Amino acid sequence: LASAIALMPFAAAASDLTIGFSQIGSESGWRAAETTVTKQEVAARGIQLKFADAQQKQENQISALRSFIAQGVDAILIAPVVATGWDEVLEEAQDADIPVILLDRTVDAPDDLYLTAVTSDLVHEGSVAGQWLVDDMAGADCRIVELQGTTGSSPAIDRKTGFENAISGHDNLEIVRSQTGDFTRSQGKVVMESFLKAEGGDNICALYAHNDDMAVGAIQAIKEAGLKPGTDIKIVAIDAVPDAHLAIANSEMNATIELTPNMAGPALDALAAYLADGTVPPKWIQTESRLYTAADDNQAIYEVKKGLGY
Ligand code: GYE
Repeated sequence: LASAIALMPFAAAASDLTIGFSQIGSESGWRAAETTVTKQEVAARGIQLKFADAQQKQENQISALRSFIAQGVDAILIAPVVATGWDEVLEEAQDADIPVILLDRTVDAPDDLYLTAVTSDLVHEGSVAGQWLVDDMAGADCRIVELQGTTGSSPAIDRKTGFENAISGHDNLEIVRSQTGDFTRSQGKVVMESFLKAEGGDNICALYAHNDDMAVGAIQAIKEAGLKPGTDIKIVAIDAVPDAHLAIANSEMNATIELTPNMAGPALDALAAYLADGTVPPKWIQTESRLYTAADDNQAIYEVKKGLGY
């Protein structure tokens, strides 16, 4: 509930700042919530926002940044769809003295090219998911299938690493299939259908999905295969969107790790201090990751979160 309260924007003095926000798109409920909350946080500070939806394409984000630079915005927020290919446009922003803040994903570029990155510990999230399965299986054999996030994105890379780290040394746990579902419900369902066809539902013990939306799509596929999600196939994912809490409340999913959609609040606070008196923020502002399981009151949390822009 505290995380829900933290999402409430606070009133603040008006400002004459204009910020460009290059958003990836709306591939998941979490991403939609991030957009909603970012617009609330910006409006609460009286900042003018130029919003660009990239439809999941890096070239559209690069074009948007060049447009923001040409318009002379005071700062840029970007959720970078993939980790590589940003050096040139970030250098152009630096040359124009426009600070850039990364939201929810990181880039493989020198960190002097951005003011700060506001993200969760993506490796840790994967480790928490893996550790949950280690504990839940308690030594019993488990053949795991994995739905990866967008290929080349820092969450897909890091959440895979973290999960593999946690299950390493536990020979009873094995990832037998792993493929990208691009963070979407539709692709999560399609890829889960292919896993079920290839492995046979009785040979899959658990699904690890890099986000809840792919897990929700997979739940549909598991049901259509005549199996019980959460029982026949255990399901652990990340984001803690409302529908994940609802699935856990209905015993159709087992665990999720919370990712706050309010990356903009800390980003705008760091930016305000930087613009006011040159206070340089740390290169990484880390947001919390909290595990939710059936032990939590997921129905109550669902009721609170469903009204928050997902
Ligand atoms: O988990 C997913 C979204 O970048 C960490 O992107 C974020 C991920 C989030 O599509 O729902």
